[in-house]
This record gives sequence, C-alpha cells and structure tokens, in this order.
Amino acid sequence: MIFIKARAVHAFKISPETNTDKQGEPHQMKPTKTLLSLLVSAALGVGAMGSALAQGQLEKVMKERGLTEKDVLAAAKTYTPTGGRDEYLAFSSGGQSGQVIVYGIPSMRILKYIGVFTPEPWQGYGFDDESKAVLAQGKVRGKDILYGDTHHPAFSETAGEYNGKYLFINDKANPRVAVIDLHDFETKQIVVNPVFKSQHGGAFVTENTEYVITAAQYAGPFENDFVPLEEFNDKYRGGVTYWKFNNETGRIEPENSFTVEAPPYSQDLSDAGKGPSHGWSFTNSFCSERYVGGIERGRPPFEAGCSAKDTDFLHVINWKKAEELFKAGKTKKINGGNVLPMDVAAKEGVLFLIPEVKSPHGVDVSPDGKYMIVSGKLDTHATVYSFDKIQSAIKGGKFEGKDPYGIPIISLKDSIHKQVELGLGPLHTQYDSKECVVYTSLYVDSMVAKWDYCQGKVLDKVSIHYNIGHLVSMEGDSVSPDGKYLVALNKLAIDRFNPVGPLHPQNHQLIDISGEKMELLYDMPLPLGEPHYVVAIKADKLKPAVRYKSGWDSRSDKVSPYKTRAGREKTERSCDAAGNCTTEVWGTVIRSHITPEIIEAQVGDTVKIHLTNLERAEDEVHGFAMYAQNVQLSIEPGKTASTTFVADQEGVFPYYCTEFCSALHLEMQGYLLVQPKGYEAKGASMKEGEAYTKADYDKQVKTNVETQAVIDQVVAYITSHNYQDFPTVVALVEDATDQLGFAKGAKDKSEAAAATEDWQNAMLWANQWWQYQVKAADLGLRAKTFLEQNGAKKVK
Ligand code: K7E
Ligand code: CUA
Repeated sequence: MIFIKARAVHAFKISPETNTDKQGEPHQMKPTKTLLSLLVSAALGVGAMGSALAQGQLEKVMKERGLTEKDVLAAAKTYTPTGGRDEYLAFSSGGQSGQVIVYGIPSMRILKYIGVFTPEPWQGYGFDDESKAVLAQGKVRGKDILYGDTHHPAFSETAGEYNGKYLFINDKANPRVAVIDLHDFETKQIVVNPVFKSQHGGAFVTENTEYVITAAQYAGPFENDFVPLEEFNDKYRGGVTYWKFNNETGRIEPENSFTVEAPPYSQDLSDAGKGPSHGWSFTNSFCSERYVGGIERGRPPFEAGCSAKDTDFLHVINWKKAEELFKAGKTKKINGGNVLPMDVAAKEGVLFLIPEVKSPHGVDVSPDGKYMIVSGKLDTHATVYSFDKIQSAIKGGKFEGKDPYGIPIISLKDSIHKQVELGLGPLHTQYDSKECVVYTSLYVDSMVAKWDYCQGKVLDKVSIHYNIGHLVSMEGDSVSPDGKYLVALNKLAIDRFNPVGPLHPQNHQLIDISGEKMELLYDMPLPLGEPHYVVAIKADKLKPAVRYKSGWDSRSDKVSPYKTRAGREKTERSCDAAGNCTTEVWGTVIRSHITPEIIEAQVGDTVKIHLTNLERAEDEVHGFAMYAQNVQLSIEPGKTASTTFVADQEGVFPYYCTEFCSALHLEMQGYLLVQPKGYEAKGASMKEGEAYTKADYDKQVKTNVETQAVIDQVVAYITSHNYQDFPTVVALVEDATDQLGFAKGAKDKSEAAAATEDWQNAMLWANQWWQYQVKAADLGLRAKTFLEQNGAKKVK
C-alpha cells in the first residue's frame, strides 16, 4: 500500500554522487529526509499528516528489509501496481527449452511461454492435431525433433521499424526457423534449412521483412552423404540463407528462398543493412583457420586451432544482387534448396570478406545503417566499420587479395571507422536513442560498457552478475531505438538467488539507461533454458486478439473444417472395407459442459474428437484432458481443436476440462467408453442417483425466480449507467445476454417436462436453467463492480 507510482519518481532526480557506488557492493547511504518525504508525498499524493504516517511506515520497512534509498528508488521504477501494464514487451529466446519467453519491462513479470520447437501442454501445443502438424514441419531428415536450441528472436519490420506482426526465431542445433504470429502469440510455421547441418546467425530481418536471414555455424557438406573430414576444405561449406517472407500470408516461402554458399569459416551472427546499407547483410565468422580438432587422434582441440590466427572474416553480402542472380536462374538445386555457388557469388560481386579481430561474436548495424560494430571475444576492442568506406573499396576494386576460394578481401584499414578499447571479452552491442551511443556486453569482465562510436570513447561502465551474453535496449534493432532500458542477459547467476540445486536459473538484469550513468534496477531469474538474445517492442504496437472467429483453426489461420455450432454436435462411427473403424466426434465446449458427455467407441477404433469453444467472453478458455490417451487440448474462445488417437485398449476413460472456467468447472466432465468388439447394450436403463419430486421442482423454480430478481436489479444498475462507454463491460453484458438466452432454453424444457408431470426432467432442467442464471449473475456483478470502480456516470 505504501508504494509509489512510477510517474512520481520523475518529480526529482538523485544527484550524481549518489550513483557512484559500484553495483553489487553494499551501498550505505542514509535516507535523506527531504528526498524521502518528497518521494512519499509525491507517490501518495497526501497531505502533511498522511505523508508523515506513510514516511514512517516506509522507513520502517526499509529498516526491516535493509533497503537503501537507492533500492527504494529502483523499486519505484520497476514496481507495477495491480492492474498496471508494462511499457515494453520483451521476447526472449528460451535457449534449449525450444520456447520463447514473453515478459514485461520495466516490471520484469513473465507473461507467457510460447511453445515453438517443443511441445507445450498448457497451450495444447504438440498435443492437438493442428499444432502437431506445425511441429511435424520441423522434422529433420524424417525424424521428429522435439526441442530446439533457440538463440535469436527478431520482429518483422516495415521501413526498419518493428511492426508488431510477427516474430521469428532460429534453432541452432537443427537449422530451423519458426514464425510466430503476434496476433495470437502462436507458432504457425517451422522451416528446415535444406543444406546446413548447423546454424547460428539468425533470425535477422531485412528492412521490410523481405527476407529472414540465417547463417550457418559448424560447416558441413551441403548434401546429406558422408564426406570424410580430410575433405573439409573442399567439400564442407558454410553459407547464409535468405528466407523469403510473404508479409500477406505471414509465411516463409521456401521455394522463393536461397542460400549464398560460403567457405567453411564457421559463420556466426548476422545483421541486415538499413537505409543506405539496405540490400546488404553482414555475417561474422570465427574459425576461418578451417581447423578441425580431434583430441582422440592426438590433435590439439578445436579451441586451440580455431583461435590461432589474429583475424577472422566479416562476410559482406549484396543480397539484392544475389536475389537477381537467383531470379535469373544462376542458383543450383541442392537437397531441394536453391544455392548460389561461391564462385558465382565472388565473380558477380555478391560476397566480400574483411578481416575482423580475433574470434569475433556479433555484428550490429547502426540505426542509420552507416556503421557496423564487431567485437572480438578474445580481444579488448570493438571495431566500427564504415559502410561508405566498404562501398568505396568495392567500387574502386581496391582489394588486398583473395581468400583460397577466390573471394575478394577488403583490407581492414580501408573499411574501418574506429577501433575502441572496451574491456575483456566484448560480445554484443545495442544502440541507444541518443546519437552515437551504444552499449556493449563484456563477457569476461561481467560489465556493460557504454560508449560513443562516433568519437570512439568509453562513457560509463556498470558491473553485472555475472557473465553477460547479449543485451537488449528497447526497440534496439530498429531504425529508431527508444533507449530507456537495457536488459543484461547473463549466462551465470551463481549466488544471486536462493539456491535451487546445481542447475541455476539465468539472470536478466534491468538497467535504467535514461540518464548519464547506467543504473542497475532489478534481477529477474529466468528458469527456462539458457536464453540468448531478446528483442523488446513498445507494448502498444501489439494488438493481440481476445477471441478467434468462431470455429477457427489457429495454426492454419482458416475456419476449421471441424467447426461445430451449438446444437449441431454429433458422433459418428464408420468402418472401411478392410474393417478399420473410426469414431469421430464434432463437439462443443461452453461453461460448464462438454458436448458430448458420453462417447462410445469400440476397441481398435481410431477416435477423432473435434471441439469448438462456443464462448465469446475474454479469457473463457476450456481445456480437454483424457485419462491414458496423452490428450490435452487448450481451446480458447472461438477455437476448434482436434485430437486423434487409437483406442487400442477397452475400458473407461474419463475426460474433463482442465481450466477452472466457472463455479461448475469440476462438473465439466464426460466418459469415453471403449467397448469390446461387437458389444451390445443390454437395454438396461440408467439408474438415477436421485429421484426428484414436484416439491423439488417447485423449490428450484422459486430459487430461479429469486435469482432472476437479483439479475434484474443488476441489469437495471448497468443500463442506468453509461456502460456502453466501457468496452470491457460491453463484452461482459454480451456474454451475460448469451447466458440468459441459454437459461431461457433450459427454462422452456423444464416447463415442458413439468407440463407432463415428468418431475425428474423438470427438476434437472430447472437446475440447468439456474446454472445459466448463475453465470449471467456472475458476469453482471463483474460488470457492475467494474462500473463502480471506474467512475461510470448515471444516465437515467
Ligand atoms: Cu552470443 Cu547465440 Cu547470439 Cu549466445 S549468442 S550469447
Ligand atoms: Cu471449462 Cu473448466
């Protein structure tokens, strides 16, 4: 209750001296009265009395928890009150979990894990037939690969700005790229690189998402055949693939994609040009020695041979030119993919090499597209290359030689703008909104360096915990970075959190970069995979859906052929000539029942169940889990999801809804009965657990009439206010109206049964009528509370 709205913090600035203590060391500042009282009164907007009280409480908490004033300030910058939203959303690679993690900045609250290369049961990903088909696209050489080593997410762009429509992410272990639609945060497509055996650079997109770029890592033969390592130089290859993205359909088009073949130099990270460098892309490499280890053969290991030389090669590729050559038929088909051979690329001015220092890692193009920053992992420098200088060298035919494959080499001195000493183990770089300002991660030093790449000088450093890999600034890869926050994506957490066994979480540390000095604000443990890169987008650029169009197959983005309407549910059993039988269910789910509630099949049947969620209300998800069949669906409002399995054992298989969707959620259940072959019901009728009388019926009707009176009062309140000005309430009212419609249907059935003195059915339908009333009342009360809390006005 005492804390502090973020906006209040802008009311003052702490003086520079208060920031100079080294991060991680205990800072023993005494709270200054003036600052603290300012903070508290600004935050609470209270007068002198209340302020004194709150300040007393705040000081007490600070003392009890050992918090400094700086801690409280950091808390105020990240704390998000209940119901509050974040300004940015971060999409983090989930490393070898094969997922994407979504969290908010500055609150650092995790919002979602998106199943990408790995089944994710909560979302039914890899369990329903629709998403199984997506995962099956990711089979490599016929094998299911049910994990991914995700490294680099990238947003789709329009004119170099994130457009909030799609996210791409690569798999390093199995060279694949996935497409996630940000309309529903679901994975829609996985493509497998036809020629690479490993891939790291990627995903990186061109300015208008014409292409999604991925680069090979560990060289391999492009074909799938065995090639001895002795033929490494001649037959093993690297390359860079340009996946054609169709912005209309939201899918990659493999047939319109191509790979530029490159020498076996262990290509690494890549980036696409922007503005003046649009049409070009840049890719690092780290083992241009072409060394092949083999400890067991008595050879020095890879690490020795791959870092022996002083330089590796930055690959500079004119992809516009490569695209022309591809369209002109200059590519070869290898493994079904289009490959532009290296000799053609060299001859036609597609591929150039420039020396880069010592096993570099990361090439990042500046927002204006004029510079590329490369850091050498084993060097203390970052090198700033000038695109203008590179172009002059190319146009003037000024090369210092050719590599063994005939690719022209531009000299370092003809392409360099500045070289700046930053610290030990520089890796990745992010751009600020402030001109010329960048941040580079220092892996060995466990620091972030802030520096000016125009002037070539270091501006500030901050220690982080511990070894940092990537780092991300807000909209940092776009043509107009926002700056504001930086997140250090640390590899090792070591002692930063409560120990949870030998495997620790990762540590993502939030840093405020709005001022002169970087300020470390918050540590977030990330307990999923080893994330590599993260991208962050303004939250208001995303417009995710609340519900699907009715009967939607979310993976193909089409109306499902199995869409089922209320009242049209059916179960059919059919057998083919060979005696193979299928029991197929077209069903629905809605609070709080699954239709059908009983499914009968015979042993050996293929069972197909298609379920459509009839809800329109926000967040009214139903799940569908079944005993012993590995079935777990997530059916969001409007979605149709399917499951197919063979009922190979007879028995009784309960199923139920897995989301606590209403007060009668536990009753959202049913049975699959797998009968022996040739089973025939003996004609015995169901015995009711309870028998109901007219008195039961009358009592229930009385309850229903009273409930209706409550509903009428709530309706009167809502309609006497300007509820139409509140979209949330309009949606609740629509949903409540639906529920009352269902109540009417049950009421009619109840009265019809009562008219024939069938008290059993009259009572049961009266109860169902009441169930719908309860749902309507619940929604109505939620709407009324919302109106009360949000200052609705009386209109009549
Ligand atoms: Cu440096 Cu794969 Cu981008 Cu890890 S990578 S850190
Ligand atoms: Cu539907 Cu629980």
